[in-house]
Amino acid sequence: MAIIGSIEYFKEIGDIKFEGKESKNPLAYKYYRPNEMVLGKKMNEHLKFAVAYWHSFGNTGNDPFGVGTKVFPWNHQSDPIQRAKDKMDAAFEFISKLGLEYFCFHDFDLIDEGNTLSASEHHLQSIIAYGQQKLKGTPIKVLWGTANLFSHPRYMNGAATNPDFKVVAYASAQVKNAIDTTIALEGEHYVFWGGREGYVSLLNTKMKKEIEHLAQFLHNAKDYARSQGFKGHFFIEPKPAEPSKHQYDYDAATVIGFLNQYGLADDFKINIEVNHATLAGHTFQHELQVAADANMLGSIDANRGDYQNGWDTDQFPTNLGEVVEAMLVIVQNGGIQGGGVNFDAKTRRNSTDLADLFYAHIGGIDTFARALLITEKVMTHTDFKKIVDHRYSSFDAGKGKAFKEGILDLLALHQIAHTQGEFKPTSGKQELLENIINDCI
Ligand code: XLS
Ligand code: NI
Ligand code: NI
Repeated sequence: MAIIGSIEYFKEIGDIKFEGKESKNPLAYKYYRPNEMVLGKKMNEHLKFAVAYWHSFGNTGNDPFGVGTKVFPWNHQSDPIQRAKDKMDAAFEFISKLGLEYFCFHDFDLIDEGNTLSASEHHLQSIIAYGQQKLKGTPIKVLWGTANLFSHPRYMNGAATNPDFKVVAYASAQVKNAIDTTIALEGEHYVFWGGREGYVSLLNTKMKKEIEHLAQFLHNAKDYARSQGFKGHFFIEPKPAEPSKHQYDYDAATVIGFLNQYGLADDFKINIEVNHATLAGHTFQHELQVAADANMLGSIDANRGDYQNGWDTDQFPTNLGEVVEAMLVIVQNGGIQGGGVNFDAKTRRNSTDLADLFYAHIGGIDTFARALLITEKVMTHTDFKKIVDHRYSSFDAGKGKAFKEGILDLLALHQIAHTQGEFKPTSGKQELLENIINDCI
């Protein structure tokens, strides 16, 4: 039974159930069955789906050319504290009707920022108290919390990387409060997305200084959270640009280098967002693979971009082919470490019905569930893995193995090259692999 507050916001919609792929009901799951065992784990263990508070309950569809288009009934009260409670009621009802267990938030998605730091703290305290009450006795949990260090005008030159120390101090206070909020709501992890941690022009920017400040800022945040008993991971969410021209957390490889250079690699992992990967000129799969290879694939922000647009369109993930290739990477690398699949996605500006929020999430959830089932088929019913493993089999034994183990030096290899005989081309078999995947769909 759905958790409903004093007002039922999504009255027309009941609990979303699994009905199977023959179902014609648009408000049912065709593939997502949380308890179904797939490759040795339950579906909802592979895929810890989370609803993003900011897009689903906060974003009314404004864009640079116009104001919001969506009327959210939980937004009507003028008192910010009451409005925040209404929003939380709506969020719990929505998450529970979808049968999900997680949500993610920024500090000031939960409740409006106040006019002063103290007023903001008072706001947060009020919604924490309400949230703790709501969480009690429900299966709903917080996947991760974060701080909005990019919307307020004070952050126009960055937060941790701001050239003005006063702003860095303020951002530090805000992160302390966001960490406290995450801990108070028993959040599993904590995210840093550096929206304005970068530059608009290199002419006025001391890049090295700014990056060093960012590292110090993250050390402080981590040390504080650990001192408060926080056991979760910290995730950095790479994005190359937007709103800044260049963001320091450009892509997974850049972030991995940064974390290693500044001694943060033990506590931090990476949160890969699909549309951020494509903005960086990569595929989602590429970013997942880079993070997984560094043992840092921590969480996912699920969405999709638009091939014709050069910005973060944050559409719901429905591109099955893309998600199957992503699931192949995730599954073959032992899954996501600790985090989940957060729908950092918004319905379009002209999707103005409350039901659209349901269609969007059902579509995204079923796309991932279906991709997981297809991945299982690829891994267990085809030669996919065998073909790829075979491609590297010359390193499994003999001289190839000796090379890998560092036993052969350059002179030894020179000798081998003289005597090993003709090299025969080995096909990469890309088309066959592509067909195998399509055959499983
Ligand atoms: C924006 C980011 C943001 C983070 C959380 O592009 O995706 O929503 O996920 O701050
Ligand atoms: Ni994101
Ligand atoms: Ni994004």
